[in-house]
Amino acid sequence: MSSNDSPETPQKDVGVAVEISRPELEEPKLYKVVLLNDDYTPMDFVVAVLETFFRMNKEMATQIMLHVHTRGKGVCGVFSRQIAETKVNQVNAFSRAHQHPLLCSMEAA
Ligand code: TYC
Repeated sequence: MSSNDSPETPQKDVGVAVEISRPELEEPKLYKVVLLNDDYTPMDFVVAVLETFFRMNKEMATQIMLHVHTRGKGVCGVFSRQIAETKVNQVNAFSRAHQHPLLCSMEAA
């Protein structure tokens, strides 16, 4: 230890570059999880999917199912990318496990 860096002698300028930290300003992107119509999946199964994976009551689930049935597709919810991917994978795996062709996908909101 040299004479001028003892604990009693604080150093004034040690030449460390500092950067002011800035808060993260980007809003996370959102994704619509969409259910697609088909001719084979039973209506009751679609209602059960909406109740189970999208926390809808029977009335709302029936309304969305009928919208998909008549219009071809419908939005089940809007989520962050990770949550949307998980929902899509869960619904498609569940439909496959029950041998129904029901398909779920996601698109930028
Ligand atoms: N079209 C199906 C039927 O007539 C019902 C159905 C509704 C299927 C919504 C898929 O996402 C769907 N049994």
